[in-house]
Amino acid sequence: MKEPIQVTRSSMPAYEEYIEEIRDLWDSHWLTNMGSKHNRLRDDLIRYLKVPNLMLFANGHLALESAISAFKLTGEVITTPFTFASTTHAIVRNGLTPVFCDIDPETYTIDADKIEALITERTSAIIPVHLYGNICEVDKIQKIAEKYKLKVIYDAAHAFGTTLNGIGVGNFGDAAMFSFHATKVFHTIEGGAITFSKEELAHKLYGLMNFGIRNQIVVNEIGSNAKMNEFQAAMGLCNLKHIEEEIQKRKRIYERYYDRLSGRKGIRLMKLTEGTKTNYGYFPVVFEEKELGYNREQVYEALARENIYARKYFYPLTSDFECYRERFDSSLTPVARYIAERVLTLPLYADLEPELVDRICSLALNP
Ligand code: T4K
Repeated sequence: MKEPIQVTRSSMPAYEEYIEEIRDLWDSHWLTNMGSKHNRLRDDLIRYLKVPNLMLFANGHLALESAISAFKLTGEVITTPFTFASTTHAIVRNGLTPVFCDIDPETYTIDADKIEALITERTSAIIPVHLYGNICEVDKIQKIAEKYKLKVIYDAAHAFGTTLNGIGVGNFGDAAMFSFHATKVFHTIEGGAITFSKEELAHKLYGLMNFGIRNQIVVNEIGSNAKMNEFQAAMGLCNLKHIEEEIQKRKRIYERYYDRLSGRKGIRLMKLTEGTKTNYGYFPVVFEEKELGYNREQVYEALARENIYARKYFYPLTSDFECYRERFDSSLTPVARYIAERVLTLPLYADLEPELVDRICSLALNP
C-alpha cells in the first residue's frame, strides 16, 4: 500500500536546526509565560507581516475568541458560514449571535455588497474571513463599518504573509487573527496571533491571554490562558527562516494545478481578489455536475481509492452544523451552500511531487 497522501503535510525545519534552537531552554528552564523566544518571534513577525502591533497566542481559535472579547461586542455579528468551525464558534462562545452573509461566487470570501442589508440596530461588528489565502474586499467592508460604526475583525487564519496591493493583510480592520497551526503555511505546531491597529488594545488582550494577571497581587480581568510556549516559539523562529522558500515551493504546486485544471467547463477555480498576493495555502476546486457529468463525491472517492485524501473544506456550512440545529437557515446563503456542496481542496504542500499533482488532476478530470 502506498503512503497516504493527505490534503496537507506540515513543513518541518531540519531536525538539527530545531534542536539547536531549543538547546538553551535546558539552561534557562524558562519554558513559557512570555519567554525570550516568544518575544523574539513576536518582534520578527511584526517585521515580516509589516504590522504595527502583534500579540502571540497558544492557537488561532483562542486568539480569535480573545479579539472578539477585547472589543466588548454585543448583539449581532455579520460573518460568513463558509469557513472552519472556529470562526462561528468564537462568535457564539462570546455570547453573540452570528448573522450569516452570503459569499462571492468567484472569490469565496464574504460578499461585501450583501452586508449592508443585514445590519440592524443590534449589529456591533463584521467578522469576515480571508479564506484560502484570498483577501476580502477590505475597502468596501471598511466603508460600511465606518458608516454604521461597526468593528471589523478579520479571520486571517489562512492568510499568513499575503498582501493586498503591497499592504500586509494584518493591517486591515480593527484586528486580524492568524493561525499558526501545523497545517498552515507558517506554523508554530499550534499557535496564533492577533494583529491590531490601536496600541491600547494590547493591555486588554494581554489580560485576556494571561488570566488578567497584572502583577503578583493585581488580577483585574477574567482572562483565559492562551499563552504561546517556548517550544512553539522555537518552531516558529525556525520556520520563519524558511518561509520564502516554503511559499515558492507551494507556488510551483499551485501553478501546476492551475495549468492543468483551468479553462475546463464545469471546473471552477478560485479567483483571487484584485491586488492579492496569495501564500498558496489551499487549492480549492468546485466541481459542477451539470457540465461535467460527475460530481465532487465521485472525485473524492476516485482519489481515496488511490489513497489520496482531498478534503471538503468547508462542507457543511457552519450554519448547518449539528450543534446549531434549528438556529440558522442556510437557504439564505445560497451561493455559500452551492460552493460548499461542490468544493474539494486538493492536496497542497511544499514537497508534494509534481507527478502526484498530475495524477490528482487526471483523476479530477476523469474520476
Ligand atoms: N479560522 C479558520 C478559517 C481556520 O481554518 C482555522 C483553522 C481557525 C480559524 C482556527 O485556527 P487554529 O485554532 O486551528 O489555530 C485543520 C486544522 O487543525 C485547523 O487549524 C485548520 N483551520 C483547518 C482548516 O484544518 P482538521 O480538523 O481538518 O485537521 P486534521 O487533523 O484533519 O488535519 C488535516 C490534515 O493535515 C491531515 O490529514 C494531515 C495534515 N496534518 C495534520 C496535523 C494535525 C499534518 O501534516 N500535521 C499535523 O500535525 O483542521
